[in-house]
Amino acid sequence: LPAQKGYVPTTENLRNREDFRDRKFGVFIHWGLYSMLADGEWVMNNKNLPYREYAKLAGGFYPSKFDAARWVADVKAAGAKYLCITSRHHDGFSMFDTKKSPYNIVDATPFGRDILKELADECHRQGIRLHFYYSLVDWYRTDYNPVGRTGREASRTLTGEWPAYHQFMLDQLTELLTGYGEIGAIWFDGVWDQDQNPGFDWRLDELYAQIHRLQPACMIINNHHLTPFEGEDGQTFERDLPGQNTAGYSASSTISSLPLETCETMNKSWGYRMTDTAYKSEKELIHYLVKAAGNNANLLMNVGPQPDGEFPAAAMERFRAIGKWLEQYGETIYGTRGGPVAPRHWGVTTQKADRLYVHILQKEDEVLFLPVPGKTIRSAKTFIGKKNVEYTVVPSGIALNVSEATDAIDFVVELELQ
Ligand code: H79
Repeated sequence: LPAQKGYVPTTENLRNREDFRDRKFGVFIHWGLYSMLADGEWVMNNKNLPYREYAKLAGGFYPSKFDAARWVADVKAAGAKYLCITSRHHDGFSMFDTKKSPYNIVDATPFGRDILKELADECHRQGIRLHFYYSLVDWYRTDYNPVGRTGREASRTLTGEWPAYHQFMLDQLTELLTGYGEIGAIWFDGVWDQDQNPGFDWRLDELYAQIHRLQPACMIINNHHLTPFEGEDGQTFERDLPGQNTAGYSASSTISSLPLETCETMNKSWGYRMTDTAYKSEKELIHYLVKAAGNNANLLMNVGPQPDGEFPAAAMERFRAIGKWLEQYGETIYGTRGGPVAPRHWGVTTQKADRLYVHILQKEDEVLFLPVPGKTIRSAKTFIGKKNVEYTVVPSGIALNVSEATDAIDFVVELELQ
């Protein structure tokens, strides 16, 4: 597949990758015109809405409660260290001050504010790394031609030519990488939309080269569900831990050596959906974060803000709970890498410097066998309270007495290594 041939990441880029890995937890934000219809970000496609009618939503977009400082503070209080927001989703509406199309939040809405700029300023002020989601698919433009698997709305005749659309993307990415300060990553989505058009070429190489030219440190992540292409700096897994494919999206289960990320949403929708009250419990969400860390991956957890610009109350409750948990257990998550013990049914391990954290998420036995050489272990203590935990050295590892493990969300044993 086409990509940036011969790509060699710069030292700044490699540093950014490690910084990304250290951050471990990010908040994903899906927000756009679709939020007003309160039926998810695919509503335009799912309900086959005529694009000229859908576009009229812009005239009523006025999120009176939007406050970038507040959002970033809420994200921070959740314990997240980065934020990824939809700069433009499949509906084609730009949530930033683009000069390349009037179909954007500044020119087409009475709100008239560049929310990406406001967020970028706040992220930089508050120390949150900023990532931009950018859709390759476009259900609005007539030069998104040939039509893809989605967005086949009848009234939209595709008169334009593909090269114009590609130039549009290139120009918009240039805007995003020159007008908003340092960007941690561009997060692409939608490659799959053209995978039934034989011979189709996204010309990602040119997009990737431009991004890396403008901001060499900026990571490129592309949610294409395939083995990473040359030129990419990270690998994301949609609604799955790395290598799993329970969501049925992946065409490849390859886990690359690039920084890994799992993206998931708190309920079942990415964009705000009023009827979707199926929020995961605090425990489930924290377990997912811990499992991601144990699988050597970050977790990017989504919230779909309301059309008025506020996060739903159910999402806020969960953010606060995760934040509270991370205040106590953050040391076992941030800056760690997946531990030497492969993820198990009972839980996972994370590792940082001379510490190995054993996260028991689901207690099964009183004694846990860990294939970690006994002679490398200096001490075993409960992470909370630092009480000694008994263990015996066995031929191929240690047997850890975890009879004290409680039903807490995560019972962590801290092993100090030589
Ligand atoms: O932005 C969120 C979603 O809107 C977007 N990615 C997340 C982060 C997303 N779009 N689609 N999907 C997620 C699910 C993918 C469905 C697919 Fe298919 C299955 C793509 C290819 C096969 C269905 C059939 C849609 C296109 C063809």
